[in-house]
Amino acid sequence: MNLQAFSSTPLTTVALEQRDELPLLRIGNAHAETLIALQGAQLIEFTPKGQRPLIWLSENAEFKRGQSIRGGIPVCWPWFGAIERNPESVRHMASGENLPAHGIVRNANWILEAISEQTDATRVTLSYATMATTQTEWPHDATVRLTISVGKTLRLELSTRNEGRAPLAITQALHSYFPVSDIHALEVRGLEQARYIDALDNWRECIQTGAVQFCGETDRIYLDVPPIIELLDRNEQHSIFLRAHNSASAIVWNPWIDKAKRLSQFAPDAWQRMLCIETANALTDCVVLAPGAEHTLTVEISGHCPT
Ligand code: TA6
Repeated sequence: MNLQAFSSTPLTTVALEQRDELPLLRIGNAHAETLIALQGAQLIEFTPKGQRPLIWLSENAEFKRGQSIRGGIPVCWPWFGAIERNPESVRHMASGENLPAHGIVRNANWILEAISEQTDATRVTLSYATMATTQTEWPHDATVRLTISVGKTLRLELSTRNEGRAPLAITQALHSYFPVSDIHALEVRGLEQARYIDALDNWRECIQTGAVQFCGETDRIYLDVPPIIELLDRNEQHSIFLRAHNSASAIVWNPWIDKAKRLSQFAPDAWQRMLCIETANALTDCVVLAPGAEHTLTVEISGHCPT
C-alpha cells in the first residue's frame, strides 16, 4: 500500500501505524481522531476532540492477519451472521461448506482508495471487489465500498454495486461495539414496540416492550426499526445516538457471563463494559440488487441527539 499519495495536510494528519501483524491508518483533524485497520476496513477507534471514545475496542484485541479484531466496527458482508440463518435468496448466493459467520470481507485486505477533506470532516474510502471467477465462497462480480467520514460525528456508508449480469441478494451489518460504564445501567431507546427475532429463544418472534434493558445474554434482530436508536448510560447520564439510512433492521447483542468466557479476544468481565448495536439489512430486510444497481447502508454515530 503506497500511502505517500495520502500525506497530511494543515487540516488532517494521516499516519500509517503497524500493530503486530496489521497496518492501521490513523486520521486526525480538528473534530476527532480515528484508527482504521486496512484489513477488513475495520474502524477500531473514534474519539471526538475533548470527548470520551464512542467506539469500544477489547483490551484483549489481537492484530493478526486473517482474524477479525474484537471491537470497533467489523463489516459483515455479503451476509450477516450464520449463512444458514439467512433467507434462501441470500443462502443461494454462497457456495461451499463451513462458511464464515458474517460474510467474507472482515478479514480481507481492502484497497485504500482515497482520503479527502470536506468542510466538516475527513473522508476515507476503502473498497473490496469480488469476482465470480476467483471468489469461491461467493462467486459473483461486485464491489463493496466503505466511506468513513471523520468529523464531530462518525458516519459510515457501506455501498454495494452489482457488477454482474444477474441479481444479487445480500444481508449485511456494520457490527458496531460501544463502550458502556455498566451494562446493568444501560438502556436502549427507540426500539419500543418493534418486532424482534430472539436468537437465544429458538429464533422466536417477539415484541419489544419499553426500552431494552439487560439482565442476561442478549442477541436479538430487531425488524422495521426507526432511523434513530439511543444508548442511554444512566450512570453517566451520557448517550450515544445512531442514525441509520437504508436500514430497517438492527441487532442488539451482549454476550453476558457465560458466552464471554467462550469469546476470543475478550476479557471475562468485558461483557459489563460493552454493547453491540449493529446497523443492518438482515433477514427480511435483505437487499436485492439488479445488475448495475447500487445500495448504500449508512449509520451516523454521535454523542449528541441528531437533529
Ligand atoms: O451480532 C451478534 C452476533 O451474531 C452474535 O451472535 C455473536 O456471534 C457476535 O455476532 C460476534 O460474532 P463474532 O463472529 O465476531 O465472534
